[in-house]
Amino acid sequence: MSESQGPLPAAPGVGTTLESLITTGMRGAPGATGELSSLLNAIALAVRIIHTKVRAAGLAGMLGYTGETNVQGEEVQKLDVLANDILVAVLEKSAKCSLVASEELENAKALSPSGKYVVAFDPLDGSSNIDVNISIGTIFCVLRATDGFVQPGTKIVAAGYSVYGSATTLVLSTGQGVHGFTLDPGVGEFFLSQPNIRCPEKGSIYSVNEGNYARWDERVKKWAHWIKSEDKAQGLPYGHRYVGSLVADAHRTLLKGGIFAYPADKKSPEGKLRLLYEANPVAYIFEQAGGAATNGQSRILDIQPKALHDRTPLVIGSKRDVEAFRQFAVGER
Ligand code: P6P
Repeated sequence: MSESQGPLPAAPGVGTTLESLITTGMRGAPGATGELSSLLNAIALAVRIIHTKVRAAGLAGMLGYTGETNVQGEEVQKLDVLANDILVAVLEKSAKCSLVASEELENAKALSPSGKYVVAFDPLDGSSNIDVNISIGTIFCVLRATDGFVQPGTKIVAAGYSVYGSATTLVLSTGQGVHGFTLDPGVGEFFLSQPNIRCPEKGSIYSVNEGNYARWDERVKKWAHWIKSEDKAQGLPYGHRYVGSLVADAHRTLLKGGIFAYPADKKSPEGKLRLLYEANPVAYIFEQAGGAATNGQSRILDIQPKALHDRTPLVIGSKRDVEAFRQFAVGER
């Protein structure tokens, strides 16, 4: 080694991969048989594949990626349908999943009869935002096959979401806390980047589509007025952030605290977001991280679904901020 080169850099530390954390983590889980680890690693593989398609869509966007034909005259599949097909194919190959439910499928689809788990997912939430390069994501939860889908979220055994943003991150919980992983596209691995994520007790950001104001219940309007009023003692006004992509708004709220709300309104009297594969997985993550998740008044995870594609109002965030929303929603304030 010549003088001019100077000392070689220290041997690079190798981070913790998602696969190793899932596998070691599962060893400690009661009754773990390795089947859940294998299933979660399959979901992570699907997310990596979807990542490559989403990243390529920017280019394909010039060739038409929204189900139009590209310059070669090829029918280009819509990204959310493609993401759905990737998840179904990878889960089928894992042989660990007996049934899938998806925003893209009208009915549940049977995969492996011997699979011990069922998986519900929104394969590409917010896909309408990709043509303006806003973060989108995949949201999923895992339940035991014996329980099936039409169960309260308290039956969830694992849940998470990915964000295809400036980086591709995967946030995951198997009931022992929440961990964030970042994809190193050069290596093709998710590395642990945010261990033991905790949602702050209280925040200073509120996230809601103010464009729906005229359609809200009077009590929700009263909350919206309160949170942007001036009151230093209560830390008001809160700042306003709204991306319009659930995974992006939820991820920021999880890390920074505050509140995200999609209340029911005159246009969406049941709420807009889906219970099984949007609200429940996100609610599971927030509760595991010490946050809260309600429909404005009661716990999301306690809701008994009636059907696969039920909708629900969704209020997630810091415990104290979600409680303040509840007090307005029930008329206590
Ligand atoms: P709005 C995206 O279309 C989505 O399903 C969620 O990702 C997002 O939180 C919500 O809808 C945004 O809805 O009515 O504010 O555009």
